[in-house]
Amino acid sequence: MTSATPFPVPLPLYAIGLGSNRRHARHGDPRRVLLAALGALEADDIEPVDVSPIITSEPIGPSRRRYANAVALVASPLSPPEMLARLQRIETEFGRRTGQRWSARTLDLDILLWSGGAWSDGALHIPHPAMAGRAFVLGPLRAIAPDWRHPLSRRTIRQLAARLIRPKPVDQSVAAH
Ligand code: PH2
Ligand code: MG
Ligand code: MG
Repeated sequence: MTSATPFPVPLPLYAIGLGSNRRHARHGDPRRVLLAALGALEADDIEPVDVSPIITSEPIGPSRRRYANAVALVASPLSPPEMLARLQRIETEFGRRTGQRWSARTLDLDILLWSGGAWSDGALHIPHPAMAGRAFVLGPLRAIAPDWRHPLSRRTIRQLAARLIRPKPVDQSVAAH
């Protein structure tokens, strides 16, 4: 009985970013790929807690196809490296080819945030280093976790999203999608 606690200990929470800008032969268009991926994410040790609306976004980077993007909150006892391995396995099951950074992809699953805070081990960095600059991440994330604080900047997702869409005096072109 030494490890028993008189209160329930909450499982760690992860925010997972989902992206697709290629059809899948069986699942269909990118939106359907994300719906299928949400199903594939659920497991004995990964419990879905909430999911954002699926948005369509203009591609950032070299790929010319539009993306479907969403964010899911999941509860899981998996460590960050274990979660990364699981996500990579699902990406592979969905036909993602490796070694094609930023090219069109059937499915991209990124760890955005973890309730344990920051994690960095060479292969994995949490929070996702680019998340604070990406409207296609902050928009969906704000819909389900507006008060979650970025553990490095200490700003809430709501604050980060507001900074991103606030009109800039010189260049407003990056803020609109
Ligand atoms: N992912 C990228 C690069 N560019 N653009 C959009 N709109 N959505 C994405 O998910 C995305 C991107 C690399 O992971
Ligand atoms: Mg990725
Ligand atoms: Mg990504």
